[in-house]
Amino acid sequence: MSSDTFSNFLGLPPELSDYSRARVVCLPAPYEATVSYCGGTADGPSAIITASAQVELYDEELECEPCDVGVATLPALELAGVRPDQIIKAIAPAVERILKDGKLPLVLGGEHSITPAVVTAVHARHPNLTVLQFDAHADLRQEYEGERMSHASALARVRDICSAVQVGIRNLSKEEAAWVERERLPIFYAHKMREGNSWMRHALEAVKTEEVYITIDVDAFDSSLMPATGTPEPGGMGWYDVTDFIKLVTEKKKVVGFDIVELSPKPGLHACDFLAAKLAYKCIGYWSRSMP
Ligand SMILES: [Mn+2]
Repeated sequence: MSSDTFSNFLGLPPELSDYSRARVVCLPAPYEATVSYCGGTADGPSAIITASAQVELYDEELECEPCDVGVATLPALELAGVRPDQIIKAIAPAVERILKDGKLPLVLGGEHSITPAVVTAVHARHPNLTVLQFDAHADLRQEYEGERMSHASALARVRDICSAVQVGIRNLSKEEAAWVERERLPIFYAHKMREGNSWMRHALEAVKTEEVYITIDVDAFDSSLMPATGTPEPGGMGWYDVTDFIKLVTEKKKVVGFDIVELSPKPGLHACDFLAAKLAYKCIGYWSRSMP
């Protein structure tokens, strides 16, 4: 399977984007069904792929071109009209195949409700798994507007599958906060993270498994950096808060997959599309240094 130069992540030539040789597989999952505030996440994957053509392939921090590992881009999953209760069936098989082929899945959302579906597949292959979530929202509601698979319940569903560590959180309900308190869930609130960088060490210690799946809701970033998302929140993480921690986790743990979700592209705000594209490439770059 190959992707043409104009629609693949980073606009790579065939020798770097051919599926058979690629170590990383970019899977667009333009799912949008349960967004509560401001829509548009179905356009996220295509906006990220378009913006990725502008990302410089050389990484001055890593002093290499991480795309040398090969990055294939699959056709977008057909998710229009898929009901929330069908989402696992609609996404998990594609992820299973990527893992079976020994490649790293990099899933581009779409709303956050895709994550439990991806984690279902990743966990089947890596049962000793922790999910690391970057997000403004705890997403721990048992259901939201009657929907158990809502984006606002993404981490509640993930916690049905495996453990999770959550960073950047600054929006949750009283009930969610009570659950965090009662179960002593490893949640790192944004207002405490600004006291310095020691949260990184503590958050890493909270990851009790060797294998980690990283889910990045772009609203983890401060809303000044990332206004193009359904539910932007002030007081969020900066670029280096996020990338430094991803770098640390890829150095100390075995990262077995990524997703980047909730980009909702807005006309005139192409900086946000570019941020998400560069973030995806940073994930590939940091992962490639620890590549098995
Ligand atoms: Mn969020």
